[in-house]
Amino acid sequence: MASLVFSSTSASPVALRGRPKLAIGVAQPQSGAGHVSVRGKDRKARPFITRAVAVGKKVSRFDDVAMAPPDPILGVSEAFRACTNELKLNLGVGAYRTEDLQPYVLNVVKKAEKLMLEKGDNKEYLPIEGLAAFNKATAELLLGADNRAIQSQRVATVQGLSGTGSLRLAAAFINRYCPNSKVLISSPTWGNHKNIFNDAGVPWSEYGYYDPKTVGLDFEGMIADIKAAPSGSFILLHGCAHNPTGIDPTPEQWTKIADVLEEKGHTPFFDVAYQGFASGSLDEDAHAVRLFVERGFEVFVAQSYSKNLGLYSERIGAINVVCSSSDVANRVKSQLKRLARPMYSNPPVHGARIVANVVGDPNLFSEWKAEMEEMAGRIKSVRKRLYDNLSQKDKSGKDWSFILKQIGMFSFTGLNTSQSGNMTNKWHVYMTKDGRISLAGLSLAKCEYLADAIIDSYHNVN
Ligand code: KET
Repeated sequence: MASLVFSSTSASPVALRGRPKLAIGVAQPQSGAGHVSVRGKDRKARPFITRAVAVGKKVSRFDDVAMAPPDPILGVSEAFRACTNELKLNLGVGAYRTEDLQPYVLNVVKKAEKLMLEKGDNKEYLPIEGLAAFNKATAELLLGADNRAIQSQRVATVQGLSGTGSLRLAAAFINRYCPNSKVLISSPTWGNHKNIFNDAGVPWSEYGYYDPKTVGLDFEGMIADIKAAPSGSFILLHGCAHNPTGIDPTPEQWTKIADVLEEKGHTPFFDVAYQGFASGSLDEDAHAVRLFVERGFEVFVAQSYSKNLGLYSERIGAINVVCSSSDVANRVKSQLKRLARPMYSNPPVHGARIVANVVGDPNLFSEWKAEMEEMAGRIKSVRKRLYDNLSQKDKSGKDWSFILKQIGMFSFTGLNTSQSGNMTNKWHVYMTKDGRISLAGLSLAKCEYLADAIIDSYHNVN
């Protein structure tokens, strides 16, 4: 069997046993010769052999690229898929499942898609700002069709690549037009917020939000931190169903938050990923955003239809910027488009058409609201069952009632990293390491098992 022994400036001697043809076959001539021994005979290497051996040793220009850690949320789904235990439960990503733990395509979505197919819509590019009918529908859904800001054309709406893409576009806008401003985000928050602002080059810091002692809102801390931020900061607020805590300010607290933002000249930046999922009502869940708009703030709002219409993989959402005049709104919109064009050119049409059809048709719209109430209702009943199971089974006297007070898709259990690790390693319950569980991925039938896992992890792991 032939062997090649090689040395060059860039690699230590290496032997390729039994594969000389392959190595030489893929070689391309290149400059810089190595020193090669073929079957023990030293001779000056032909240039192409250097490259052959380099390929064999996998020398890459990307050798310094380190392995990225798995995503804290989407990585959980990958680990879940790899698990073969039949008890496994995926409570990681916030994605709605039926009582049989199957993904759910809403009936209104199927109906809208049927209509679209019958109409034979084409696949031409959308304008950079997206589908006009979608942009109109999404702003109206958020603010209410009769909102003065809409009527006076003060809202710049651009269709985005779901909530994430819309946040990212707004972050790029802040970076370009408010380069000295920073964004304040809640502690804790949805894990991707920090990545988004980091990648857009927008400095951020945190404001207090969660109080582990009360498992509730640290309202005083939140207000103090927002007051202490440099005037003119952007304050990222979760419109409803705060992720991961499931704790929202009360309407009175929202008013106080608005007072402080006004006092400090801050700009509210809402992330609305769960409209309709918190209370079951689209209007109720838009309360905070509408309050700030009513009070005359200029407001950023990123919207997502991943959860409330179950359009996760369609990547449909929007960025809305409510401005002080229609003239400003026009200019802001033009710059959002300018930022979008080199990033992704223009957005995909399918999800936008679904939303426009559902929101634009009175029958489909009321059917959607009923389906959303049903989804929100299923999550509430699972929440209640989990609480009942925990309080019945846990004899330690621990108060689990915080689970009932939290709203939306998630429960923030208060389990620490090693306790969350125990949930996965011992019980095959896949969840994020911050102690968040997605109740949207839980069935009534699995509540008892989950309660056992939580009680074991909470009491037996430090
Ligand atoms: N904001 C919040 C608060 C949020 O929870 C999500 C998604 C998004 C925006 C973005 O969703 P999009 O599909 O881009 O519209 N959260 C779930 C999924 C994820 O992490 O991507 C989650 O927290 O599980």
